Amino acid sequence: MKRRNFLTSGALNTLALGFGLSGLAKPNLNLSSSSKSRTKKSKASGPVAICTWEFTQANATAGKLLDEGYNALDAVIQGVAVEEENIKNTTVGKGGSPDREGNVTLDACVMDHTGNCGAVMCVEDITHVAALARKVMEDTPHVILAGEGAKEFALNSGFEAENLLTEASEKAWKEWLKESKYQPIINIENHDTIGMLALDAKGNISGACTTSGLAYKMKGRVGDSPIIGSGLFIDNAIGGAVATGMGEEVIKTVGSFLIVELMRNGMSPQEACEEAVRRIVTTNPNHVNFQVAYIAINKEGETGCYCIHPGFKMMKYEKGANNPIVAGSYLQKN
Ligand code: SD4
Repeated sequence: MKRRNFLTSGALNTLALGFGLSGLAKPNLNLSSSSKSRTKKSKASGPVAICTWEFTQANATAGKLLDEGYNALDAVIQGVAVEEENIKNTTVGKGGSPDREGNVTLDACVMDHTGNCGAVMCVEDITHVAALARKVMEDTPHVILAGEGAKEFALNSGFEAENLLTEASEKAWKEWLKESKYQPIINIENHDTIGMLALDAKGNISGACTTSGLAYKMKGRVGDSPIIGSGLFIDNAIGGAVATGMGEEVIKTVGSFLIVELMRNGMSPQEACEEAVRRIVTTNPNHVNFQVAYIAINKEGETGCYCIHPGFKMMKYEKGANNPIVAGSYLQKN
């Protein structure tokens, strides 16, 4: 049975635990051995898992793992892996849209509760780039590996190379080539990057963000998603945030770091997400032409989400329930 079908058949727990912990080489998602021990609940109201967009299955995978006592880092890596291997998702992992020259290049990062982080940029032929970012974090003296070097490291670490350009993505790219007009479409083209945050039973927070970036980007373009502080930031004493949408705008405002700092200064996750969106729209009149959305969580397990244009949702898993939350939007409100 294919993994996806198996997941939806209700055997989620068994599967999610099985494919990491039995040490499967493909994909090597590298669950830490320490995560096998069950943990006691802390004062924090975890476990909670949230992710960008309506990725029900990915978020449920993370949530179930947290309920089983696995740590936040393992939960987010396993959760986002569901979308990385979903070939129907054209902005994450396998099946992602290529750049304008036909190369699928992936970006990802992870950050854990100790403040450790890892990232990979512009990686070709490797599906599970969030797991690869974790490898960079855990097995190298560096934070970021890019391009060929990242791929080489992946292959040496047991990841398998595969062609990420699916027939459907290739067909869409060839169609795009006819006009070669670069115009990301709000909530359509740039609507699928998955960023996920988890608060585990010990009260620790980790996050992951993984994407193929904007469709038909220039060769070599890197967005916010693998940039710590922009696409993702965690401070375990405060909370975490993750971004989706037009990466250039997130980078200019260091969005995720900003949200965590705003929470440090007393804002709720919701207030902090709203302020980070406001920073973009008040400085860039062109915001009517692009989407940016943020989600955030604090140490108490409170969450927030906000975006520029209506149409963004966050998934939230808490106490066994996994529900979509419709985000408020700047342009709807104002
Ligand atoms: C990027 N932020 O590469 C990503 C794209 C994205 O939903 O999030 N799409 O700019």
